[in-house]
Amino acid sequence: MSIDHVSKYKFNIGDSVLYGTDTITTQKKIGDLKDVFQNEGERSTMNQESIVYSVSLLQPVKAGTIGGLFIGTSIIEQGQVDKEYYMTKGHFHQNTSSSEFYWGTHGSGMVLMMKQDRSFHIEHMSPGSIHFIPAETAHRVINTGNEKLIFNACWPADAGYDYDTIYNEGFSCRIFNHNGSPTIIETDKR
Ligand code: PAN
Ligand code: ZN
Repeated sequence: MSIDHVSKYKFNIGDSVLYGTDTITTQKKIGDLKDVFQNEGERSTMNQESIVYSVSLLQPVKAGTIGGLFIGTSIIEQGQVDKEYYMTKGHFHQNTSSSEFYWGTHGSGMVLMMKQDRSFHIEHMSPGSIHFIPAETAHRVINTGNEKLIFNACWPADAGYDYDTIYNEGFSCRIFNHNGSPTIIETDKR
């Protein structure tokens, strides 16, 4: 028998951000998000080095491992491209039967979930909210609050990512700051 006195993986109790030596962090800057926001002209003239979101990831098993799990913290900065709030790119999973949990830990926003038939629904995210993302459902998070939005996610290690479908077809709605309130605009195309 052996007892590990210090767990290998940790998160801050305050905002649930994961940390530790095995954490891999990636950043998405304005310059990485070509054609993600509706006003591409505006995005291309903004500071390309400005961070929109970052993800800190723990991968206890190799990507593709059947039965494995990943966990990650996403931090979306507060900001807008023109009037569209900062948000994640969003994706379907490559393994379409994979589902996922998101849970909010700081700030507020919206989880946009879209089925393959492009029907969508939106859930409000705030500290303590849990969101189940079913199989065959694209997902994106939008920071509609007035501070950073932080959430955690847990998903199968063999889920993979399909970004191309969203890149080519977009989501069927976008969320804009209209006079200080989040407003959902249905858009059949990006
Ligand atoms: C999350 C997302 C993360 C960043 O960990 O990957 O929030 O969003 P994009 O991947 O859409 O840029 C997740 O859904 N993993 O499956
Ligand atoms: Zn996902």
